[in-house]
Amino acid sequence: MAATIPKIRFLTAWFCPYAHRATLALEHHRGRVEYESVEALGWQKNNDDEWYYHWKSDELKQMNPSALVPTFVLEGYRSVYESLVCMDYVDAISQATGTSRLVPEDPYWAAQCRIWSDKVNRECCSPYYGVLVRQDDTERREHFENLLSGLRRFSKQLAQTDGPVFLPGGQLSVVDLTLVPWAFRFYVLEHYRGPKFAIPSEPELEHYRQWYDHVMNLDSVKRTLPDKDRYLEHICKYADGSARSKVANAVRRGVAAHDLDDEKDEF
Ligand SMILES: N[C@@H](CCC(=O)N[C@@H](CS)C(=O)NCC(=O)O)C(=O)O
Repeated sequence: MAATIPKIRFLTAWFCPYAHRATLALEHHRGRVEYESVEALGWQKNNDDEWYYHWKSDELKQMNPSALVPTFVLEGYRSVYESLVCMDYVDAISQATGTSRLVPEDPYWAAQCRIWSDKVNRECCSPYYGVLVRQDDTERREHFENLLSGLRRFSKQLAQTDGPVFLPGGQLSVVDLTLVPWAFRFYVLEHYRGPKFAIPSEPELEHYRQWYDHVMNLDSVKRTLPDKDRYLEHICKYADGSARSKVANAVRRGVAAHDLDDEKDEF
């Protein structure tokens, strides 16, 4: 590996799907990029109240103004954060070429990747938190319908290439990795909200299903998935309303997970 590539100190949390995106990019480029993982976030109870809050390492608080994982610390003093940016960064420093790139060299397809990563994040990932955090069943249903609409749009888009992934030629990209952590975690919705919240087997989602089977079988994905039961125990704090995280607080305030706002955040 070229000596100019900085080793990444990866501030993460095993349960976090945003951090999982960064892990997937790092593992895709295993051998090209060096990193060490540090668990920098977890749960704690303050006083005797019923809520769970995040404890954070001092390093995380120092290196990211919002103190969120994923955060990459470079050479001890510089940092890169925001999961979509972290994936781009790993790809850029990997020095990979051709179909090994997660953001293609072709500027048109690179632009398509940026458009669709953002869209998938908003439409297929953020609604997951609405289903879990909102306490009213009608509202949960609305968030679930939004999630399905997002997945149908993604599925339709997949049909435009020769499949099974977002880019032509079967090239894995940041768009696929944006969704993988949530696609894996959708079993949680049925577990906590019942069979009506299972992702249905319907023709409109056929390409999504094919995509799912393909990506879940990739080595870089298989070796990074959290244990399903352990994750259920973690996400229970969202399902029962006791989590006081920035994402959960934003959704309880009535905005989307991607609109979390440090200024308005209050426990
Ligand atoms: N927009 C951020 C969201 C990251 C995020 O919310 N991470 C959660 C863990 S899953 C976190 O660090 N929470 C800390 C907090 O809520 O204070 C990204 O894409 O990286």
